[in-house]
Amino acid sequence: MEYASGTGKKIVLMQGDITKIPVDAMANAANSALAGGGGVDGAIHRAGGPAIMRELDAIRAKSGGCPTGSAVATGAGNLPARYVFHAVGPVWHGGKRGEPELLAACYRKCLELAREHGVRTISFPAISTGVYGYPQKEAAEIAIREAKKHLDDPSTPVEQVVFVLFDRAADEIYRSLLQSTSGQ
Ligand code: AR6
Repeated sequence: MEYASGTGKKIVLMQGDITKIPVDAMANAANSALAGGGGVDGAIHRAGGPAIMRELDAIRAKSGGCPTGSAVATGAGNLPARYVFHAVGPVWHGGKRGEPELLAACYRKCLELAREHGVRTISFPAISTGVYGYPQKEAAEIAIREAKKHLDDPSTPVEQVVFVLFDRAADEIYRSLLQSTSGQ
């Protein structure tokens, strides 16, 4: 346990592959075409199986995709979860094209989906920090801030936010940020 909110809810950090960690809902770092891809998106579709893409096909047929800064929910196929929330993070262009607000909106949308679906545990990868090039530390600050804000709301069903960091460097960034902000 790394951070406990005033309401007793927790932020947990884990290093590894998000597809292996059982939760109620797993967030994915998707693209606005909801077309699948590499990185964590590829891992989620490989491990979850084709049922997830079938649901995304239906969403795409209806609404054309998902705008940057938002997310859509599907079932989780063979993953150890009930839902996948496919979040579309911003591509990093230097930080002056609204990237911080768009990234924050992604986390907020996933946490709102969690609320709607009665989710108690939700995991997140470091959205936008791979192919989309968002600097790891700046992205981590936003992720942690939005998670804390949500957990401090006593009306949310979410009890645990799990950040799953793929590599050790990202894990260390999150650890030091959580320590330095845990009193705030
Ligand atoms: N578990 C947890 N984290 C992972 C895993 C995993 N199995 N695999 C990679 N990561 P990225 P983005 C980390 O590139 O930057 C896709 O093609 C990785 O180390 O997956 O938001 C989509 O379809 C990095 O820190 O997502 C989009 O087109 C983080 O996940 C585009 O990439 C995010 O890296 C989205 O780019």
